[in-house]
Amino acid sequence: MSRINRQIVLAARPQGAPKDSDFRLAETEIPALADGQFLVETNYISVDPYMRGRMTEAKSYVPPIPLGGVIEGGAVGTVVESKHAAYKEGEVFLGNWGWQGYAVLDGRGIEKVDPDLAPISTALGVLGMPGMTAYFGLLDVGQPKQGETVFVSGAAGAVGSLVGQIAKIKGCRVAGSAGSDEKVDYLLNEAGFDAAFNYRDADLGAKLDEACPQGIDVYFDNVGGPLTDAVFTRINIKARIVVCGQIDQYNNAGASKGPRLLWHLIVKRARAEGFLVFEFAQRYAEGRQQIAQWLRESKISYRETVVDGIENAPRAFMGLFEGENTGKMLVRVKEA
Ligand code: NAP
Ligand code: FER
Repeated sequence: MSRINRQIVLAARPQGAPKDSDFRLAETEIPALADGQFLVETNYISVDPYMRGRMTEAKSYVPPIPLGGVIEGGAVGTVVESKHAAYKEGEVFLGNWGWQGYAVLDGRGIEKVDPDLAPISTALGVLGMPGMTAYFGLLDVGQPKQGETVFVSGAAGAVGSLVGQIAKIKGCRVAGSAGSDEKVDYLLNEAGFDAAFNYRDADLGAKLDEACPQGIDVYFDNVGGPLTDAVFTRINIKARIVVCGQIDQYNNAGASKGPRLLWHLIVKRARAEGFLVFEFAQRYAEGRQQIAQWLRESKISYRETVVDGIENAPRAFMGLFEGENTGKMLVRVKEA
């Protein structure tokens, strides 16, 4: 029986903000399985800000997505056919096969997902890459101490919402910024932030002063740009700036010029450090176990924004840059 795979491929390298015409839906026939292979049907795919960088020509630790290539990224799917003794129909796996409805796999580069532990979508969110980013970025790079003030930009997103909640568990005062009044309500009333504001409102400096009256000891930066400039002038002695993401800059062609603020690092004897979650790969089990325990104890909660249909993956991805998500942005391809 021939089966059709629906794939989203890169049609053009985005110039500035990604748009519909940068993507194309391709239909290909799924090849017959060879011995040692199995077929997964995708349940969820992840759309993440880092994918914007993978769509450009710039070299990274992995080569860029080629034009016409399937958009790579995290996905969760169920085995629907197998010619591999170790992988059975009905089992669920996390892998990097990207924006496509099916993938032929051989077992390399995938991890089993336990559907009894948590909804399988969480393998892409709170128990997956964004969860690990929040956990190790805050605790290892940021090293927050009880009583300190932690400020998080992009606070209502997948990473930011967890950073704030973990910082609360560690006994910090937590403040954050997000792009709508609804998100500010979510941060204050659901995610347990002590203070939050809408960064689109006027006078960032005054908002920061109000949210962080004791200054900022740990800045977890998901955003960059003018907000980060305003934070630099409000850091405390020995502050730690965790440079996690700079989404404000991802659609910019060249380097944007802001005020030159490194002087504040000298005066405050502060540290700014970038990190990549993959550095902590050896410790993911620890991070996952701890976050799963906090979930069981209801010490943290998570949100997901789910877009239905693989054909809407580009729209979901573009939505990241327009703030359409609260918590983790996901595409549901097929209900498990
Ligand atoms: P996310 O926060 O769930 O989604 C992106 C959010 O960014 C949007 O919801 C939007 O919310 C905000 N945003 C978009 N454009 C913005 C702008 N110009 N200024 C301010 N905010 C803007 O995404 P995520 O997966 O959790 O990632 C958050 C950040 O962490 C990203 O910068 C990402 O690149 C980074 N990251 C880094 C690593 C690492 O290893 N270093 C790993 C994962 C993620 P608003 O409504 O608030 O604007
Ligand atoms: C991210 C931003 C950047 C991210 C990874 C990178 C996993 C890495 C980029 C590179 O190595 O070029 O959000 O998430």
